[in-house]
Amino acid sequence: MRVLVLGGDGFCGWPTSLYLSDRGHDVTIVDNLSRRKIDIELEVESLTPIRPIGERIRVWREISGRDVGFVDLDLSAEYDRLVAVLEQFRPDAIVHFAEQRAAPYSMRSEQTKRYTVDNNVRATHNLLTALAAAGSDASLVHLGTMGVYGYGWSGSAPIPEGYLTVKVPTPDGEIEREILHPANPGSVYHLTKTLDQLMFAFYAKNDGLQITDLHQGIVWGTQTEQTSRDERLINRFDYDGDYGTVLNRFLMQAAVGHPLTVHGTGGQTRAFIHIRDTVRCIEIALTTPPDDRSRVRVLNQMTETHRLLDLAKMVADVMGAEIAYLPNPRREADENELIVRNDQFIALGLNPTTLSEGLLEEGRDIAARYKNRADVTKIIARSVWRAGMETADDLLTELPPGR
Ligand code: NAD
Ligand code: USQ
Repeated sequence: MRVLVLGGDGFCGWPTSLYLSDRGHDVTIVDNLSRRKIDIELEVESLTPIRPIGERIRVWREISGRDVGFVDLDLSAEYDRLVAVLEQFRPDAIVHFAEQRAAPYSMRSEQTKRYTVDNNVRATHNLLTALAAAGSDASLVHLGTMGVYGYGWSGSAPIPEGYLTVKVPTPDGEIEREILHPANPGSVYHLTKTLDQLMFAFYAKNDGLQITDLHQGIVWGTQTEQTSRDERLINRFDYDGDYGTVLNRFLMQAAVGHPLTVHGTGGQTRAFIHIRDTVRCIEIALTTPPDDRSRVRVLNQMTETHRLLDLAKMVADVMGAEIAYLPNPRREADENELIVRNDQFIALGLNPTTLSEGLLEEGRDIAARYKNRADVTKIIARSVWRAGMETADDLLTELPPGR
């Protein structure tokens, strides 16, 4: 397949590009490198030493003999160039990762709220308009989030894959309807993903675009079989208070001797997936496009759910660490249940990497190996959901000696 990977320089996009290339697909990355620029703005770097995109691609050619293309393009602003890229490449499939993806960054300031909406909503809408105008029959696979369902609304009811069947009272009795699951975003970032959903529904219905929306849980882990073939192919590992996600943060914190930063009571339950399963799910989604073009296919891309405190205890057991209970900078439920259906991916052959298998390897091979690159003053999460909310002070100001 000719595949365009939008956002292919990012944490999920880079390993996906290499995985698809390795499987014989003809891959071109489209990315404006905005994520690397945000690192400069936040004065933080990936824990792992990621190389510039040109070098990454050269090394991949050297190691695998395969070419991956690269186009530096802002999807949200360069519409005419996007149309030209679609005309030139005539992709069979497109994977769309290219959005600002951190909830805390999206809540950091008025500027970052507006940037997140402008960037994400425009990028997705430009893409849909361009595909419709080009009469493209490419299959579009988008990375959405479990967070569109929100946390706590469903109680103990399992979260279905995208749609709910509801009974609507009418003067002539009840009728049954399938609706998109109610959207319940918990941040401006998550809000943009719920807006994406409506755009997909419209362009599927109106233009017959073939769309799969993957409602992905929190991705953990770093390396895939492809990115571990040479250190210059290494994937990024975010640990800072805005971009670091909870499990990778806990692993890194344990490695540097920082207490594990549990927000509130740790009663929040979230869905998780390893990066190796992410790349596999994407290939499955690409190679099994939905038959019905008028209805967006939604797949829940997650493999396990865990309460954060249980995760912290697991990491503390495996790697040795203390747990710190910190004021929560987010407005979110202290505790929630989360039961998620993921029957479609399991039926399509996904064989999950579980936390119990991968945790030790990740702690040893990545977090411990690169801990000396950490800036411990970037660990505490300081982006608050409303002005005036309390945040913790730094727990460490320098790497402890001997760690
Ligand atoms: P990332 O920030 O590492 O990668 C996103 C990439 O998109 C970056 O390389 C960035 O430069 C690029 N990009 C952003 N805006 C762009 C634009 N306007 N034009 C061109 N390129 C642009 O994020 P990630 O962790 O790889 O996430 C990828 C996707 O998966 C996101 O859409 C995110 O919402 C979704 N997702 C991520 C996770 C996770 O835990 N990381 C979980 C669920 C869903
Ligand atoms: N948390 C802590 N301590 C920390 C960091 C986070 O307790 O040090 C808590 C947060 O308060 C929250 C939970 O852990 O309750 C998850 O936070 P996170 O930063 O790991 O994940 P989140 O903000 O939800 O976002 C991440 C990705 C996003 C993706 C989402 C999937 O950045 O792109 O959409 O996971 S999901 O959570 O399923 O919606």
